[in-house]
Parts: sequence; C-alpha cells; structure tokens
Amino acid sequence: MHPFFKRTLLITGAALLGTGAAHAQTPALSDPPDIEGATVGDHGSVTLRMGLGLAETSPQYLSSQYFADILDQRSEGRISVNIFPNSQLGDDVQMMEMLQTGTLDMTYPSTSPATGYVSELAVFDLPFLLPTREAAIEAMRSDAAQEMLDAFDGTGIKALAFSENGFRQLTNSARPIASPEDVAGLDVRGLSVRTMENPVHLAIWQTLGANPTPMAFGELFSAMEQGVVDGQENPWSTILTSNFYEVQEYGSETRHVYTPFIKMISQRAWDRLDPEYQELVQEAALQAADYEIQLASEYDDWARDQLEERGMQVTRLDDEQIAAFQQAVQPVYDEWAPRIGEDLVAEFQRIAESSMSQ
Ligand code: KDG
Repeated sequence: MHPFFKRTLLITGAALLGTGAAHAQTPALSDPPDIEGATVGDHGSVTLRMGLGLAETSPQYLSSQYFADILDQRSEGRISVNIFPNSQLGDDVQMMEMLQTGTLDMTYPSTSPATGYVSELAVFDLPFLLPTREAAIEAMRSDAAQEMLDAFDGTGIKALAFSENGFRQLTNSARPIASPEDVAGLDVRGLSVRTMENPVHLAIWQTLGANPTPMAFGELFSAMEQGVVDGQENPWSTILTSNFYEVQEYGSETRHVYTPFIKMISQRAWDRLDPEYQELVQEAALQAADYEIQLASEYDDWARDQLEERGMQVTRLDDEQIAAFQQAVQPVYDEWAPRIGEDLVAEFQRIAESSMSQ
C-alpha cells in the first residue's frame, strides 16, 4: 500500500475511534498522483515545520501529507516536513508573521487574511465573483494571480502556489437562512457572524445587515459554543472536519465566495535551501495544490450530506434566492472594486463569464 494511504487510513481510523461515531470522516478520495521526477542531489538534511489551521481529515492536511511525501521521496529522505494542524502553532495572521521572522518555515492561510501583504488578493473576496470551480481554477492559474504571488517579494514570505479553500457556506445556531432579510432579521436582531480578518468580508456581512466579528479560526468553535457569535461561513469540508455541526444547527448553501489557500514558505527558510531543493519544493507545492483541488471537489457535496446526516438543517438556495443575495451585496462592489483595481476585477469577471459559456 502506498505510504500516503496507510497514513490516511490510520488517521481516518483514529478519528473514528476518537469520536465513537459511526460516520465516515472522509469521502472515498482519489489516490494521490504517482510521485514522478528525478531524485535531487545531496545538499544536506532539511526539516521544514509547517503550521496549518485545519484538522487532520481536511483536504488541506491530506494534500500537505502528499507534499511531504513528494519531498521525502524525491530527496531520498533528506527533506522532511513536520505538519502541525488545528491552529496549534497559531492562527493565519500569526503564522504569516512567524514566517517573516523565520520562527516557522511554512504555512497555508486563506488568501483573505493575506490581503494585508498583497492588497490585490482581495479580488478573491468579492462576493459571487467566481461562480464555478473551473472559473476559480482559471483565476488562480492566471497571470494576474501569478503577479500576486510574486508581489510577496520583499515581505519575508515567499508565496509558492494557490490552492483551494473552497466555496464558503453560511451556518448558524439561530434560524434557517434563505434570504438577505433572514440574515438581517426583521423582528429579531441581525445574525452575528464571525468573519476572517478581511475588510471585504466585513463589508459583505455589514451590507447584509449582520453583525460581523473578525476572529481567528482557532477561536471560532468555542466562540460559537459559548454563543459569542451565532454563526460563521466556511466550505462544507471545513464545517464538517472542524466539527462545527456540534454547535451549529442551520446551514445555507450560499456559495457566496470562493476563497483560495496560498502555500507559503519563510523567505529565510527558502534562502537556506540549495537551488535544486528550491526547485523541488516549488514543484511539490504546485502538485500538492492540484491534488488538494481534486480532494476538495470530492469533499464538497459529500460533506454537506454528512452534515445533514449529523443533524444540521441545510437550506439549499435556488437561483432566485441566490440572485437576491447577489443583488443585496452590490454595494460591496461599488466600494471595493475601485480600491482593488477595476481592471483586475474586470479580468476575473471575464474569466467567470467564459467559464459559464462553456
Ligand atoms: O489554515 C487555514 C485556516 O486557518 C483558515 O484559513 C480557514 O477559511 C478559514 C477561516 O475561516 O479562517
């Protein structure tokens, strides 16, 4: 058996034992692609410490294992990656700062909290901009997106690749949500929603009449458990693998924004690597990103169905209901498109339209 799968099965088994639940923790997932390419020369032993926000069953973790396997195999065991999941080393913002100071080698945040480094990344935060995974992939592989990765130059962080976090869905513990009015609450108070630390996300939820609170991902579960916030928004896979269904009764399939992840390495760690190792790390990051996108697509509907099986009441929105949300968030475009760059927004709109006409 491929070492990756041995490990995945162990994790899955452990997760099952841990919860005592009869539910599967992962869907039937594609095998990782065979590791191909020549082995690299001996440039000494290197250990890279990688911090992740999400859990061991997430596509983020599973594809990071694949990344580690590629490096291990192609360096004949000289490059190892130690992965620390579940925000145990810090949240996205803290881990990016640790990369800058060199106290952590690699991390993997959403693009949203990284807009403090490269403001153009905020194009990905515009609501309902990228309607399909195909459009999102094209946007992440575009020249404009490559320029965003390159723009980390000089920040102390080297950005290696975009990958998939996913289409974000709303969950909450207060009431079923099918319209902007449900978010705002007509005779009840507006929903309090945790957002990532990102001004466009704040604007989206303010515009919808919610009370948004930016908060680190690692604090979110207990904030919801204690009723500090009513709800949050994340891809179904994250909602499942982070056990949010234990504290969130209602889900709504809003797909209101597609946020990528961005794989990063500390510039200090990068500069210490021999050029041949650098090339390998870059290649492995791109291969692991492709694999993660595959895993995330396999998780998506499956995770939603699992959440329903575990008792979450999921509201599926029809086209008209989605259109009502789209219309309600138009002011976010008026405010943010000029700040992000009209040309960039138009380029992403073009990508979205061409994916719809295929
Ligand atoms: O490692 C990534 C996570 O920390 C985080 O980005 C997940 O989408 C996320 C969120 O809502 O914070």
